[in-house]
Amino acid sequence: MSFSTATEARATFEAFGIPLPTDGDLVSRSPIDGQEMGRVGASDAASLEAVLSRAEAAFRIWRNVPPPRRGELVRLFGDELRANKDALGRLVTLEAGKILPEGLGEVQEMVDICDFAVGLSRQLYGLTIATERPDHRMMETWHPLGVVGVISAFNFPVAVWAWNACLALVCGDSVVWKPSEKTPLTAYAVGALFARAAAKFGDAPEGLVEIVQGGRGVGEALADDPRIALVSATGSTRMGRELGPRVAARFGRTLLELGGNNGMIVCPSADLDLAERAIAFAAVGTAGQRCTSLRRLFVHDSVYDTLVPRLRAIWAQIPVGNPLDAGTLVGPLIDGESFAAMRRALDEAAMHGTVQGGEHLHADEHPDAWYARPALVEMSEQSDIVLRETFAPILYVMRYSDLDDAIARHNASAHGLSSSIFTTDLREAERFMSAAGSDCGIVNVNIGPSGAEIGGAFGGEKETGGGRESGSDSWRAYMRRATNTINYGRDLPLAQGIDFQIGKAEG
Ligand code: UN1
Repeated sequence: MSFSTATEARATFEAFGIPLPTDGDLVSRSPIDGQEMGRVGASDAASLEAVLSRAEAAFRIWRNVPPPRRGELVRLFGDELRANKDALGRLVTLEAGKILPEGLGEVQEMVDICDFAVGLSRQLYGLTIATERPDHRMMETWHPLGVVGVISAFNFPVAVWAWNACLALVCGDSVVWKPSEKTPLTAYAVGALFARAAAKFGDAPEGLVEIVQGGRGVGEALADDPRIALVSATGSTRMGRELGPRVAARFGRTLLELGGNNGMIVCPSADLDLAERAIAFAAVGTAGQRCTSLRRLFVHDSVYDTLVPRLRAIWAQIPVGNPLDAGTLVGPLIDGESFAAMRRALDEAAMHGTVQGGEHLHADEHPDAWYARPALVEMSEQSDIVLRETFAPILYVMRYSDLDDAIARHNASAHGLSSSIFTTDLREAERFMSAAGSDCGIVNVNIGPSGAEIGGAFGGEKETGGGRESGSDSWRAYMRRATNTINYGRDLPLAQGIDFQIGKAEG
């Protein structure tokens, strides 16, 4: 029998031990061949209402469960993910189109955040604060926040949700998840794995993790509903610009992880062997569809004519094809719209630079799929198109001669997610990481801008939205802080030395 993504998808669901969903309005198409793999029901107003009231009720129960016990549920979920890593990684590849090692890596990223969250469940620390008043104590307590809405994007269909959900769960929150309408099956499968962990846990409240499927209207409903305390959204800057004010209008919280137009500076002393590998992975990996993908490369004059021809050779040969095949390094773009956006960007770039790549590949074999040869564009200047994020494998390459000037051009982007420098000169590396250096949330030395570990805080500045997810102290976004001042004395001293003696006023 010939290869069919529908058959492959069915096999992954067999491995999970649940039937592949085939009913409903929301169609899952594989970007590998454009064929339908399954369907799920889209949420309507009535089902959304039921979900939100269940999630709210679940929060009221869950917030009282001791955090380490909440961590136990996340530990069990991590076990399910470990046991199902192969099938889920494959399903990620089938539905998002990333190569299998990256599909498996995405599930590993979920496992990693589970482990992190389990440890965190015993470390939700608050401060003890020095007080100016005698016989007083001051401290802060972190409490569960409420229902957390998670809106995730197609390119990391499950890991980014897990960053949010695992932290939210140990923090005592319930979770309502709206996955991308392009990746409904992976979300459906993860929901089933979570339900299995919850059954093993025993007394997790119903509604603790809910999935709502559908398009923009469903996301808007989450943005507008006052029962959602925090909306954590990953997607385009355009989406964040609309969503942010809607949530703010009701004084809800947002955690935004939006676009990136990530840059790298290659200095005269750079190890070019390392640099070329890092550049290739960051620029063409995941078909340029990571928010951390490398899009702008600034190469010093002294190494430009060595490095750039090497990149041209890599770009010309990089294997583009079925992401399930061993040896493929670049899979398809998610859909025809993405390919059209890539072509538009390249046509504009061609007016100011030299374009290599960008051709539509495998069109005869898969007329409904969108494989593209990654593009490398040498630009004489950082024109408008370079400063616009195109979610596709396009690397704009520019020369520089002065590091401060390169840093200024690097920071000229409206986005501020991830950045990197290749240098073996300590002064240059430290300058790039200093207050006057890269203005991004992620600043790397001798590694590319993509592929972060879960242990650090993930997110960025400016039009990237300012949110931080995943490691470090990102958990605080999922809790509310109470400052407690306790008087254990027999007097009532007021702060700032204010005298307020009732009944003793001088006449
Ligand atoms: C994203 O593209 O939305 O750092 C997230 C990385 C991954 C996460 C990317 N760990 O590239």
